[in-house]
Amino acid sequence: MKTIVFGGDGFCGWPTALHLSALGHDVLIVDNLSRRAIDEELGAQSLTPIRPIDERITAWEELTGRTIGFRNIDVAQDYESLVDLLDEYRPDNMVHFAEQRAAPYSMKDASHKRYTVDNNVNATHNVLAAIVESGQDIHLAHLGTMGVYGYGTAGMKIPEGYLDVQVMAHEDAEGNPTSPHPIDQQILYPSNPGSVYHMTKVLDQHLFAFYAKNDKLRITDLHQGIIWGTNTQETKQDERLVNRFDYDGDYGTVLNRFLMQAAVGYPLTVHGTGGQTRAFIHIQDMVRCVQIALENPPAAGDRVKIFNQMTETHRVRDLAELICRITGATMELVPNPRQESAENELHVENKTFLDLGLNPTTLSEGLLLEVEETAERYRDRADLTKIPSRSLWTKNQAAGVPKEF
Ligand code: NAD
Ligand code: USQ
Repeated sequence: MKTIVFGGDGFCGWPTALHLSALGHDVLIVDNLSRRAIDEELGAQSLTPIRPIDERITAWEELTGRTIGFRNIDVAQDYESLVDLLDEYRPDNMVHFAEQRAAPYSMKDASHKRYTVDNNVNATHNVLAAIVESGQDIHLAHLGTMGVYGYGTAGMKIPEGYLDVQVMAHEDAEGNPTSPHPIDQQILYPSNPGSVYHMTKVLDQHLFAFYAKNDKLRITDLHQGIIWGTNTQETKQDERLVNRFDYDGDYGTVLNRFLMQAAVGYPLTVHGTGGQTRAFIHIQDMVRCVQIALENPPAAGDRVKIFNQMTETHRVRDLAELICRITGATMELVPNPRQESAENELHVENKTFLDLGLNPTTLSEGLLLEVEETAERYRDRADLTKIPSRSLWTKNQAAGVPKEF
């Protein structure tokens, strides 16, 4: 199997590239290193000391004898290099992580909104157009988000992508009035994104649906929840393979932020009431899910295969309370810099991965280990001034800054 990992230097892409390489895939990473450039822009670094991509790849080869290729290509801007690469490498699979993925970063100002839309929508469309132009039968697995659905349940479990609906029609196909008659349809679950970033994932969904229909491309869209944890079996093998750990107010995701905040003695920054319920998955399960998705591709002509890639749902304040209990940390309710429901329920169908053999890592087994192995181990590298989330959804909001900071 030859597999290109777009965005393979990032938080999800790097452990995925190693996992697939360990399984025997011939892996090629394509990444323009924009995430490292954004670290510089924000003046925030990964809590873990991540190594340059060439050092990472050399370390993997020294340890395992397996080679991973690397190309620095901007997938959103450099379409010709992408087409040339497909002609030359002829992959069986492509895993697409190459997007700007932070909601707060996407909401900072007009230039960050425009960058996120330009980068994400062009990257996805370029990948799709290049597959068609190459004439090859390549399975594309994309990392989407649970956030396309919005975070409400409407009295049902959120299904895996598609919703069966019955429309009551009062006309025939020519528009002539008729007696009411039901028409059954299957539609993409209605989208309700909460940030410009999440909106780009909604746009991605429609690009996928079009190319699956028009060009019979084989596409899997993984609607992933919030990742927690840092390392996987492969990245743990050598310090030089360590994965990134974001804790800053733009890129740090909630659970990893709370773990780091507990380790450095910073009050856990619960936005608003903390009544927001979100879906979570451990990084080890993420790489396994990508493997399972690649092993179970759709057939040409099938609709886009959508999996809900999450294993647990939790309320933010429950997570904060749990971490305070196990570590002795304190928490603080800070003004919510985002515009989102203060309280929501969330129930999600995730049967497909469980049926295909995923055996989830639960919060109860992994949490303490994560605090010890990462947050406490690297706490001296933390810059506490980067913790507050200062990106506001609207001008009327206040930043998520604890009182004493
Ligand atoms: P990340 O920012 O760590 O990694 C993304 C990688 O893509 C980076 O290495 C970046 O340099 C690269 N990239 C971005 N634009 C590119 C372009 N135009 N050309 C080439 N490379 C480009 O993000 P991540 O956390 O690894 O997320 C990866 C994907 O998974 C994203 O699409 C994100 O939406 C999705 N996802 C992430 C999470 C999470 O909790 N981290 C949850 C759900 C979904
Ligand atoms: N939150 C806090 N305190 C914090 C940080 C966040 O209370 O210090 C709250 C936020 O207000 C939000 C929730 O926690 O209600 C989740 O925030 P997050 O930053 O962990 O996650 P989100 O912005 O949704 O984005 C992350 C990834 C994104 C991915 C998404 C999956 O950055 O790439 O798509 O999780 S999901 O949330 O399922 O859509």
